Amino acid sequence: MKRTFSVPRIHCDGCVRTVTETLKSVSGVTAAEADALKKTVDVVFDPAAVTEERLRQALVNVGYPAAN
Ligand SMILES: [Cu+2]
Repeated sequence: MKRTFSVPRIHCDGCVRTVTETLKSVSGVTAAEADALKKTVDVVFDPAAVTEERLRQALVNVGYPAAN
């Protein structure tokens, strides 16, 4: 399953790295790609292994709450 989150606090490559690494470290996530210009992150995950809420929480934990 693929989901795109809008993450307004992404503003540079450092943010992109943090957000991407954070999501990739969550069990059940197979891919994560953030975009500093669009301020979004595309996440590919197995819905049987991880919930969307868990992904949101992981983002909140590192200071990048999703806006959608
Ligand atoms: Cu930044």
